[in-house]
Amino acid sequence: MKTPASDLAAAQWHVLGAGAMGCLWAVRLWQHPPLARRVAVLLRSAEEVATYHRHGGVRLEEGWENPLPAGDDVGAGLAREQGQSQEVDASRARPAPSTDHIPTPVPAACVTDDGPPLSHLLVATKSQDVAAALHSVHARLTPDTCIVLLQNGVRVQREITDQYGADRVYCLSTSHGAWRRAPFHVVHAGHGTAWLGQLESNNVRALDALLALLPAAAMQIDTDPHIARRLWQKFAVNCAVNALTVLYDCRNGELLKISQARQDLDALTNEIEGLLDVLPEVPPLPELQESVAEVLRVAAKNFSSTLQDARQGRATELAHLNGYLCELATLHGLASPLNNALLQRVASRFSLPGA
Ligand code: KPL
Repeated sequence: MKTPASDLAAAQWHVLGAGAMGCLWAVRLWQHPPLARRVAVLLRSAEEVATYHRHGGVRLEEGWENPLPAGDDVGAGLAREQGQSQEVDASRARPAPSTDHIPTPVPAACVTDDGPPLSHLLVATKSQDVAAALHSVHARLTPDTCIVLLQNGVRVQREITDQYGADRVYCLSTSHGAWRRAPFHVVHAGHGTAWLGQLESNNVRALDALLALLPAAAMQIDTDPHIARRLWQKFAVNCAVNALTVLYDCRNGELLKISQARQDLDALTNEIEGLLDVLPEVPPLPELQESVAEVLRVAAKNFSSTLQDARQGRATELAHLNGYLCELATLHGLASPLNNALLQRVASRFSLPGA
């Protein structure tokens, strides 16, 4: 079995995807001393590389909650239609755009550029883009390339592990929050933790070796030989929270304050928990109501990643969250009426790609 970081001097990270998470991790990897700045970002086109160079690299800001996305009142969506009142939160004020963040000059290249084989690849795209992103660097992948996935959900992790091999695919489950202020300008809004593991392999030496190549202190990373459980647990929370924040157009914590949203949340959480309890591929999970309540408390002021995508008109990951859950339910002859209805409501309300 491979130990991917056995040759530390030869290791170089490439970060595929330059959204909020890709930019955040690119800078953190760049700042990680053992790597001696052997990090590069891989972008989709020569134009994007040119834009990146004009920006001088990645700008990273610490600590702002994510602001009101462009547009109207947040939390006002269905709540306003249904005549529900909400507390007005002073933190909704948009922080002033900042100009004093010096870009970190992480090198960038285009995915289609020729280059040596990739040793360590961090895939930071949205779930629905992972397969195409990996395909775009196919010529530089070898059986030794270590692929680390950073997505929500478990579907893509299962698919890529099957396709590329259990030994070389790693998963990071993270609760860090980040949002993009502008292209290649990211705000690390919520300092969380991250867990590294492999879905179908339990090679502790390989995990420890790879951890040495990751910014473990800065990003609070630890290894978890049972990462599947953690991914399913986060999947369950994301299924309960993310689509509803789109429907109610609100911050995570407001799901508990808008009475109809709270009722929907409770019912949806029950359905999700009931399904996950009986789906054979899902390991036993902690009580979902409690996990959801904890996340909504800790990330109360954040906008979910799905609402951020929706507000920007980008494809959402819902097909990999509630959509995947509904598919698994159908596969096993189970009904998932609330999840199905939620997907339909979100799709008809926002006509989102991928919703
Ligand atoms: O993971 C999240 C996301 O936004 O995708 C939650 C748990 C909802 C925190 O914002």
